[in-house]
Order: sequence, then structure tokens, then C-alpha cells
Amino acid sequence: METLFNPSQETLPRKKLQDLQLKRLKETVQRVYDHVPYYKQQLKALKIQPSDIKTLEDVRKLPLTTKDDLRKNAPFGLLATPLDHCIELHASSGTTGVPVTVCYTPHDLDVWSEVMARCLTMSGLTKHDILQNPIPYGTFTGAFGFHYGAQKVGALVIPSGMGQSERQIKLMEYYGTTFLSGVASYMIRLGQVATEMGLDPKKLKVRNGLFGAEMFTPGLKKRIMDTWDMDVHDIYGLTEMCGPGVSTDCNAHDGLHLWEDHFLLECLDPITLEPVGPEEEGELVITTLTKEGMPLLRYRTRDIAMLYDAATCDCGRTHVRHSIIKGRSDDMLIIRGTNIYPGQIESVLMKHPAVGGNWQMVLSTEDDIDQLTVVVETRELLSQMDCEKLASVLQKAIQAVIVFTPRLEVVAPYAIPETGLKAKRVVDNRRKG
Ligand code: DLL
Repeated sequence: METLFNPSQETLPRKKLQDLQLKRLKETVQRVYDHVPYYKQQLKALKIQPSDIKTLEDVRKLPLTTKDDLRKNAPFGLLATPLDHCIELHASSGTTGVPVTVCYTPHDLDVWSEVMARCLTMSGLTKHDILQNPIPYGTFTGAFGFHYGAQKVGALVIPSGMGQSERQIKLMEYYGTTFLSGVASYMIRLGQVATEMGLDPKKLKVRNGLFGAEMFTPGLKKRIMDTWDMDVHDIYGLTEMCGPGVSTDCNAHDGLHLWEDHFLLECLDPITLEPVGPEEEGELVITTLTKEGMPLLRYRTRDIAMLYDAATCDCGRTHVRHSIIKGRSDDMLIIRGTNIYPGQIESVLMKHPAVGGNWQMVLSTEDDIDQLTVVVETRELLSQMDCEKLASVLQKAIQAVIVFTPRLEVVAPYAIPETGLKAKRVVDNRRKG
């Protein structure tokens, strides 16, 4: 049996968990009906009264909420409490420039710390650990989520903040960091920098890590484990729910347990919006069950995954598991009629030891035909001939997965410009229309 942060809640028998969810769902619907004019109007348009919610399945009567709905009501239009009751704000900028803003009451921060503490404990954090948190402390939820959760566990937090990779490595060495948190792709970069500084990452004291915030393929996970000789867990979350802390994989590494006492999960076909069957891919749609500041009904995450049987996992937790996030429905590219997720390309690249820390898919239009160029950094500087050999091997391996032949460009370490926090995997220069 694994160590659990909150054993009674994490192992709640399914029937009790569902009773609790129903009670909280009813409260949430009443709350938004009473306090959020936008939802009152939506519910009235669908002729739904809060008293119509009698079973958990009745969630399907409720309106869906999209990122666009949040933007239209930004920044504070969806609050269910006066702004005075909120004590912290976070936002995700997204691509259109209108930030999605979320405000937290003291209760919301308590719940966030609690779910983060559960995720961190699931990935091996104890009060004896020194956790280094190389994420920017700002409106992005990442740093604060890990910070609050780790303090709740009682670990010592080094709030090392964003970037300055050499400094991060020196801090690890100086303080004897045992646990790392953050954005998955940055761990590859840090490993590369440590090696260049003449340090073997395996010889540092880091033994565990919890990463997420972006596409996180098994290949990338394995690479981080091998580089650092550490155990790696995957954490999922989004600003609209709280930030990181929605779900994490236990030691079975067979899906991420999602905290069902705080979030009600549906997995829907993104086109028909009907529920998909067990172990069928669909979009995760989540209703908050305990949010005071900004409760959301049936939020369409756009994240594609599948649900596993909620029966008790070997770890003892009873909360439902979902697969790793395959990609976002809006990340799926259609290139020459073929549907491609960037994760498919990453899975191929990460198998090859000469491939370095960063890669991109660059799309263009030539003679009215879509062209895909996969640009790949090498781990070390290679000769022209070795670059050509590597390009040819990768080209064939990718072609086997995506059916047509992409162009391959092998470049030196660090040649792809860093774009900030989350890796930018797709550059779409195709002519539109
Ligand atoms: O990325 C929160 C977070 C921070 C999660 C640190 C984990 C670690 P947003 O910036 O709002 O919030 O982005 C949320 O990122 O809808 C997914 O598309 C993607 N995402 C987050 N975690 C994962 C993951 C944070 N483990 C969006 N695997 C989500 C794949 C992830 N994608």
C-alpha cells in the first residue's frame, strides 16, 4: 500500500464518493444559479431548475462551458462570490491574448493545496524532501500550486523560479535537492545543462519528480527517468479548475487518478458530445464540485484521453483514472488529409538517443501542397555526415507512423529558440484559405 496524504478521502468507497459528488453537484448548481447571472440565464434557457438535479447522470442536463464563454465574461463575470472574498488571482494567456482569469477564495486555496499535497505524496514527496520548483512565480498557476502543496506535505521548498538553468543546477547541488517539479520538457534541458557543466545528473541527490503542463509522452517520461535516475510522475491540471492538481499517476503508472470529491469528470465524443465507452478516447469535460470563487459547469477542456475502470487500483485509491493526455483536440493537425497529433512524432523522436532536448514541426504550403518539416536538435554536436544519417533514420521512423514522408532537419543543440514556459511544438506557416 502506498503512502496517501488523505487516506479517508482517497480511498472513499465508490458509493460514498458518488453520494458526496451528488450532494456537491446540487450545491454547485444552486450556487451558480443564485450568484452567477450568466449561468442563471443559461439554465433558464434550458428550462433547468437546480432542483432538477437528482442523480449524477443529471449533469448531462447542464450547459457546457467553453474557453470562449470564459473570455466573453472576463475577467470577473463568472465569479460566484464578491471580488472582496477572493485573495488570489491566476490567469492563462492562451493564444488569442484575452487571458482566462480565475480568482480564489481562502477555501479555494485550501482545496488547491490539499489536492496538490495528494498528488505530490502520490509521487513520493515526504516532509523530509527538499523540493526545487523551477517554474515562474507569476500569474501562471504552476509554481504556486506546487509551492502550496509541498508546504502542506511539510517538505522544504526552494522557490527557484523560472529559467537560469546553470543557477538551477548549482542550487540543486548546494542544497541537495531531492525532488523536482515543473514543466516536463524543461527537465531535458536541465539535464543537458548539468552535463555541460561537467555534472552527471544521476549523481545529484534528485530522486523524484512531478511534471506536467504540456504533452507528456511515455518516451519523454522515460528519457527524464534515465537522464536523472529518478522516478517520474505525470500531473495534469488547468487554470480553469485550479491549476496543477486535478490528477496524477500512482506507482502503478497506469493512468492518472482524478480527485472526484472535487471534480466531476465526463469523457465525451467531441463532435456528438455523447459519453464515450470505457477505454474509448474522448474529451475530458469537468464540473467543479467545491469551488467558491469561480465554479464551472461542464468545462470543455479540449484534452483528449480515455477513462479506465474506476475499480480500486492496487494503490488503494478509489478515484477514477484517465490515460495520459493524448493531445488537445485543437492541437490535432490535418496534414495532407492525415490526422496527426504532435505526440505521435515525439514518441518516435524520444526513442532515439542522439535526439536532444527540443524539436518542432514546421508546416508550410508549397505548390498548394502541405509540407511538414520536423526540426530536431541533437543531444551533442554531430558531424555533417552523422546529422544526415540521423535525419534519414528519423525520417523513415516518422513515415512509418504518419504514412507520408516528412522533411527532416537535424540541427545543433539549442538551435531552436526557446519560447518560454511550455515547449512550442508546432509552427504552422501554411497559407490559410
Ligand atoms: O498547465 C497547469 C499545470 C501546471 C499543470 C504545472 C501541470 C503542471 P494551463 O496553463 O491552464 O495550466 O494549461 C492547461 O495544459 O488543458 C492541457 O492541454 C495541458 N496540460 C496540463 N497538464 C498536462 C499533462 C497548466 N500532464 C493545459 N499532460 C491543459 C498533457 C497537460 N497536457
